[in-house]
Amino acid sequence: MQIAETEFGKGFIKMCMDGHRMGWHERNGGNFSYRIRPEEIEQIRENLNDTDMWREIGTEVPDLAGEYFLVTGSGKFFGNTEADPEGNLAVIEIDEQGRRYRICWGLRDGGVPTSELPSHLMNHEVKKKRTNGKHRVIYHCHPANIIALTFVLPLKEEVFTRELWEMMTECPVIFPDGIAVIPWMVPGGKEIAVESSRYIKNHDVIIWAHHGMFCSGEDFDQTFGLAHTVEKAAEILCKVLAVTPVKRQTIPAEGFRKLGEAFQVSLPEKFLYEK
Ligand code: 2HA
Ligand code: ZN
Repeated sequence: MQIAETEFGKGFIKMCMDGHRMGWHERNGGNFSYRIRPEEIEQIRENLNDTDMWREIGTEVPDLAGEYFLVTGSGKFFGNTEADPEGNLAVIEIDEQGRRYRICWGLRDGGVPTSELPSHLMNHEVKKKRTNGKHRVIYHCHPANIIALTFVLPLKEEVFTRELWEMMTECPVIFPDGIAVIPWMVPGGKEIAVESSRYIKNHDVIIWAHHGMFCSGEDFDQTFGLAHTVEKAAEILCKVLAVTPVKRQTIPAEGFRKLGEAFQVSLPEKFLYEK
């Protein structure tokens, strides 16, 4: 079967195009990876090759040995993935030590997987372990409002989480573990990968200051929906802050405690500080 005909291939490409239409992937901005299930690999086996050279990942991910991923290509545009999946995406296989990968399909005209491959794989490794294999999607995008907030809010997880929770009642239900924030770093290497993987243990959303958002989830809808919810809350907060620095009224801390009970989610008290 062609990759673009499989359910996971269609879902991956749809999410690329949805993100593109949201304006979160200017030029070649953002990157995206999916940990492919063994039965899905069997569907596409006839289209995979095992002749490419092994290449260094730039970090070690031993718990991903032998896994396959569908990933976006470095320098490729999300908006082109539907018209030309094979030119813009790749299926990669991880070696038995978790140190190297090889391209089994895609990037037809040359190229390599996303420059953020170390971050993607280290975060997949952590999430695979923490969720008993449930999380399969890691998504990085550049939404304007959440990036804007990294210039005006303190870069603290408590503040980002609480301020965004207040913007839409359902936010705490959708990201009860809050939002991690890491200060500006050089993208594309092991350092930002190690830092992100520390935070992804206990969060599904990380904000890279002055850069973008990094999300983990079980499937495409959940992961995209999470990014969308965070970005929409950020948009509302930007609008509020553009009108006034002082909210006239908001959801009180006690309101969040009641919401947690009503929706049976546990909301950490560290986000419900007195203001
Ligand atoms: O351009 O988003 O973080 C790709 C990126 C790097
Ligand atoms: Zn980026």
